Amino acid sequence: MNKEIHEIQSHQEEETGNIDYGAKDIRVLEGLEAVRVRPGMYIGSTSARGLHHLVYEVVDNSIDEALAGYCTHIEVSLDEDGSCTVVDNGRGIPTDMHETGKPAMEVVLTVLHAGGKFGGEGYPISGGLHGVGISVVNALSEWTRVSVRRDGHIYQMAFSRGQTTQPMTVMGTAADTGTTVSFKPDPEIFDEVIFSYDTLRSRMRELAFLNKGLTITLTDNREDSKKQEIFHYAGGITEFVQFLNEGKDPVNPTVISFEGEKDKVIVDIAMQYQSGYSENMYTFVNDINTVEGGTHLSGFRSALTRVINDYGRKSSIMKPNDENLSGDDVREGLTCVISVKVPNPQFEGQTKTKLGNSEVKGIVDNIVSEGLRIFLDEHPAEARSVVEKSMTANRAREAARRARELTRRKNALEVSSLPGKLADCSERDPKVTEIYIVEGDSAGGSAKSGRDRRYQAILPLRGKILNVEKARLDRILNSDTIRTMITAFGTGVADDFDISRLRYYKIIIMTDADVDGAHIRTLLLTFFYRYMTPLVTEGHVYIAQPPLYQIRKGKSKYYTYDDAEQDRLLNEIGREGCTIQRYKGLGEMNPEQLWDTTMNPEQRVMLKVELTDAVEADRIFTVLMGDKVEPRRKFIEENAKNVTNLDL
Ligand code: 0RA
Repeated sequence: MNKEIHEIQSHQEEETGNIDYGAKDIRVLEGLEAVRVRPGMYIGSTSARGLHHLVYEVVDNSIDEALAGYCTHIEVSLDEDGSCTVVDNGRGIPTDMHETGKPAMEVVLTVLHAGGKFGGEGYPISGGLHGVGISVVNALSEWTRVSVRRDGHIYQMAFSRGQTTQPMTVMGTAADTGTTVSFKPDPEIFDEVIFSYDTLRSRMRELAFLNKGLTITLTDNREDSKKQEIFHYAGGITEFVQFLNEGKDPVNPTVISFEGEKDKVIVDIAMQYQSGYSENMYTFVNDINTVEGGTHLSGFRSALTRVINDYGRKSSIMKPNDENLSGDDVREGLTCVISVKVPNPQFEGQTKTKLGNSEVKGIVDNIVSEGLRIFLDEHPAEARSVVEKSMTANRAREAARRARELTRRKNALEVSSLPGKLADCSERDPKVTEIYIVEGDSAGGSAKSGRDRRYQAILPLRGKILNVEKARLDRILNSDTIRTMITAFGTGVADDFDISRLRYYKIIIMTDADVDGAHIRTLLLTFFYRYMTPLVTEGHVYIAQPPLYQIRKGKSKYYTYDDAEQDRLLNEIGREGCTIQRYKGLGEMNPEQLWDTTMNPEQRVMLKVELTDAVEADRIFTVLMGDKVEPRRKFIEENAKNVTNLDL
């Protein structure tokens, strides 16, 4: 039993029948007050991430109803006043009197951790990481309104910052059952109170994939962004894999899928190989994205490697003196979704997104072994393509290993010699240093003269950068440009990547403000994302914003960074007598201008590359860098207005 309820009860016992509401309320409020004092402890942060967590918390409760078999529809809507409403057709929050003498509904909304688990009956499966309870949402909202349809009635309650403002009231009759929760996040708590449709969209879509047959609608009712989407996937995670592989070439046209259950652990897996080289794994435990992996993932991996090797030998696709395929070989180009339901999940790791339950490994291993073996036996042509793909990966990996050893040996000989093109800074502490990756030698020259050489290093890039989306690691490591960057960063690459060796905390991409510049920038981002992922996910990558125009009028000089700003400025200072220069490239700026406008930390505007959504990032890089022309054209058209604000 949780502490709060226990305190309330022992208090009641002392009062023997004379229930002291006042004192009890104070105890309850202490609980929610704690949430307001330390919101981070309950929802992770008070940034945009924590804000969206509020919605997930409410939706998780509805999903629990769906898992228990009582809910088929969830509607999430964003309203003009900044509030969010979640409607479901589950059983409705119970409204009868709880043992504390309050309506159960009130307890659910005002007592910490009293979510779906109180009252004995509990759920077979309940979200682990979230599941802090809907009372947390209440505590952190300026106002909350809850309406329950149950037993033919509509019950309502309202709250402000966790305190009841309207006790439970019967408002009318109801023909169905369900719960409606509306809340407006408290600006006293959150740094950011505007919901992002795109962030919610990703998670709602994901939840619909993970809960086959459930319908989730997302509606934006806010002025200027009105829209609605309905997510419903009869095919569940099989459709998820098809969605993830959109725009890629499948190796096995049939998505491989299997499910199984043992000791109340439910395992659901879908996978498909595509002709590219990256591995695209998404694992979930009770609908929570286990970014750090865990026992379910290791069970899958060991079964996958074993079964593909066994099949390769048995079918003679692999010859007796062929080497065994490694885990990396059999995962090249694999897109896979693993969704397990675990009754008592233990989450470990830095972000508590690593499954620790040891029993799960063997269960997943067995289910994958059997399911995958059956698929391969029943689909010999697709099985052959898969084994051959892994064998090709194996040969390429051997070549890559030799290439890498060569670079390593070179490094050892040259004793940490840095690339000649690099103009390093004098300061050694990576926390305070930055490196500008600059397009072209002439801009590189200006940057070298203009920089603050104590903290700023300059690495000019000449010529094209390899499209890493279309090459394996061995070819990538043959590229001079890429090797130069790896050496300058000090981190190594791919499996050898080690962020603790990073020589500069800020990596700043500085390219011309034209189409070629945008292309080079995308190629660099693709390389960083695919082969130095933590650089991107841990926020080390930035995009410099050089100005587009210089305006001179009399003795004054101005810089503007886009056409809208240019218009605004000209309207302000008057067009008469202005000399306007449009910069076609960085090379047209002299060192002082480049420093003033783009490199001086006091004045520059940089975009930080933020990657919070792995599914979206993979799709963007696939579309931008892959070989399908039509989706790329469509993407660029749709995003043309945002290209300068590439916020991944
Ligand atoms: C406590 C117990 C039960 C359901 C719920 C809470 C519940 C909470 C929310 C929040 C949003 N939608 C919800 N739906 C249900 C069990 C109900 C029963 O046993 O009848």
